[in-house]
Amino acid sequence: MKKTGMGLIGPGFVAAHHIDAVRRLGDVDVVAVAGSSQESANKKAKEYKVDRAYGDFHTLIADPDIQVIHNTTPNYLHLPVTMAALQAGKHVISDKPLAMNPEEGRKLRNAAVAAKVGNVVTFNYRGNPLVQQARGMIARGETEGLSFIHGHYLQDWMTDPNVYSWRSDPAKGGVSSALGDIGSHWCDLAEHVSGLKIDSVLADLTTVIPIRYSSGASAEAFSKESTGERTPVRVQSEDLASVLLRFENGTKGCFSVGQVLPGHKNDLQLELNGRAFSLKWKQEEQNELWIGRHNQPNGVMMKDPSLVSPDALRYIHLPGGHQESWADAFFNLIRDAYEWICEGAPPDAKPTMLPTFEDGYRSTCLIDAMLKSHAAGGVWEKVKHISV
Ligand code: 4PW
Repeated sequence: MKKTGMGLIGPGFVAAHHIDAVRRLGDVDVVAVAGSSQESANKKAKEYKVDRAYGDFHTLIADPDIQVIHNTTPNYLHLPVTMAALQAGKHVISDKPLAMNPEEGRKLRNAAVAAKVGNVVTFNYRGNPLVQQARGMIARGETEGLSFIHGHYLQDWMTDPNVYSWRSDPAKGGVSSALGDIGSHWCDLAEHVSGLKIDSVLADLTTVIPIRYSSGASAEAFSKESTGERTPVRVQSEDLASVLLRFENGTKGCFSVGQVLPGHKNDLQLELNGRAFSLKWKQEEQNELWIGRHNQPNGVMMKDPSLVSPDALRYIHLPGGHQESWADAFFNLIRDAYEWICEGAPPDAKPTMLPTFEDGYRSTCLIDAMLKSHAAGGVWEKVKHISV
């Protein structure tokens, strides 16, 4: 049986994870990559051992051997690349964010619905089995509702002013930086796990490092490449933010994000407090789920196939005691995406875990509300999310 063909556009730092995950499926061919030039595409194709390289993304999209497009370009290219793929009838898996703002996000959501193709955004932390365990426990009412949802997503890879990437350039990364880049992950996870929508926000944004020094070299995240001469660049987007939350049912919440906080590598934490007990998941200790109790000792649930519920078991690959990684959770999202796509991506048969362009659009609406709240001097701002 002919394998499904995948093509990747924008082979930056996260592309390797997309390609590895697809190859791990076993029944999907990585057919081609497209870069910003034929030279860069050839270089990446050789690096990733991919047969075809295109210097123009339109040519890749037109390749008849490709049914699924992975869009891993910088944020400002998400709209044109994804829209071109949808208009060609291709399924699309877009790295987050879906788009630069709600207007673009809504266009892509609507175009994906009209095209009747698979449409996925890589909010990959949903793919962790204990995240799904927590979601299932809450959905079954085991926590007896939720009073408070809180946490943070803290990193330090931008602590050095010499680190400058397109993420800090409003024209390429968008108006928001830390909130759009990693706050989007935290909010998606909070809504997905709790089953609740954020109704309004009150945000306080800060730019801790207002001047960065661009080397003019690789724009890839986490890259250390430099070419000597550095140019000072004024950065106005936030690298630190704290946000108060009101959820649709009156549950309260808050979170902080920052990418200039020494010692924090990929420190995403989500805690949900119910009446019966509390749940907390930490990405840096992703094989454990903390359970906090009032009248009994607190406990830790391990990623043990004999302990977790069926909706979590699906996302475990290794027996209990073996550590699963960031890449395993990412693979789970890609596997669910391709299983859905290979069934023709029926909207009513989408796997519960799988984030679509609807979720990607919603994420842009959440970030937009936070930006508006801060710009108004720190006032409560309702989240405006327009249904199809
Ligand atoms: O979504 C990604 C996160 O998982 C971000 O774009 C960069 O990588 C920064 O943090 C992680």
